[in-house]
Amino acid sequence: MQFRVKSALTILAAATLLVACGKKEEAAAPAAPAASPTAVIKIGHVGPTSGAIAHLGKDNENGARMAIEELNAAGVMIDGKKVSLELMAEDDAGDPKQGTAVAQKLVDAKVAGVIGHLNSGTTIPASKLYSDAGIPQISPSATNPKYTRQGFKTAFRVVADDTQLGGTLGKYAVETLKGKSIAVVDDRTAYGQGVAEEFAKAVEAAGGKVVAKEFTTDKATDFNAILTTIKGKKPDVVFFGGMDAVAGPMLKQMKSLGIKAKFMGGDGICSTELVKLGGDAIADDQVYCAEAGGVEGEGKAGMEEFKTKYKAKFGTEVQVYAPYVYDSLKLMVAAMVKAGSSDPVKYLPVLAATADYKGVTGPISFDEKGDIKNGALTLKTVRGGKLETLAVIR
Ligand code: ABU
Repeated sequence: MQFRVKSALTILAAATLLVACGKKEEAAAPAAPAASPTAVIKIGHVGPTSGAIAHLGKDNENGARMAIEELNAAGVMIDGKKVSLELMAEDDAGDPKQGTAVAQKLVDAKVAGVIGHLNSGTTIPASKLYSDAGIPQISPSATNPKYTRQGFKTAFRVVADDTQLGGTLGKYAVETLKGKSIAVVDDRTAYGQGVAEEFAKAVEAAGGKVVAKEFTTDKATDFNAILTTIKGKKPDVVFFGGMDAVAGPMLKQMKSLGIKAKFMGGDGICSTELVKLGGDAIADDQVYCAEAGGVEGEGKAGMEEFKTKYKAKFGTEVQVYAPYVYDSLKLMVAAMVKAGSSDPVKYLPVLAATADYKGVTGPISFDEKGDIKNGALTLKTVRGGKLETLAVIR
């Protein structure tokens, strides 16, 4: 009681002083209720934003930034409270060791979820750390099947895998391109080697012959030795399991050596950058590749709208996987909203039960492994200096 009386006297004295100073209005205004602080939810993104495929890593990161900005602008409510989403964007340089180092950094920062990594070779080792920490991870682009076959409940993927990519491309090489003798090269990465093996299996199953199997690395720039060996086998088709940064110079060296074979690859070469890197070494209908996703019919409008918004925002075309990153991040947040919590323990089961989420990349549902159900592939070729869609295959 003594405290209350003393406080009341103090307030009265302060009010008198303020009135005397001509500040009556401020003194009379009722105190505003203290605003409850907005909770910040951290979401990690990892891709190679340095090194030879930095253009792909930045493309992925841009997709994450776009999703976060749109969600924050629209306002996200979880369990009746407004939250603010914060992106922790990390660079793994496409290197497995750096991949696990940045994964540990995200685990230590207690992110609510991770979108990434871009490469299979970084995604797979990092997935063990996220699994041990119980942090949900969605890869928008890693296609090696092993990623979702390790029994980790935290691992999800929104694209088709290398079995589907290599299998479809191998069949296409023999049945549609009429390739009889086929050379296969890979870059010895988890992705390159895996997709090349699946391709070779499908070629032989379709009645084609693999006449050469060569390998390089994801950092190589000189392919004269392996291309000279391949030239001697006179292949109709050369398949490369690897990324666009290696495929571009390889195409240039094929042209210099007079190799006129068709050139095929998976999603790693199916980028707008490949067309720039290959330049005039790419003849029309010479290069065939497949993106590990795709939209058809009514779904095309949403994808076109995304690409237009992306170009307006970043001043550049989508490479390959920005829309898949965008969808991954938004569907992860949708699971948090539905679960009423960003705590992985609470929202992970909701994420796993994702069914028919309407993304710009098409409908997304997860199977029991965390893979997209009924994933699509988009077969493309280069014509007139541009990637053109030939077909969307399921
Ligand atoms: N899927 C192609 C690029 C990423 C990867 O799987 O390594």
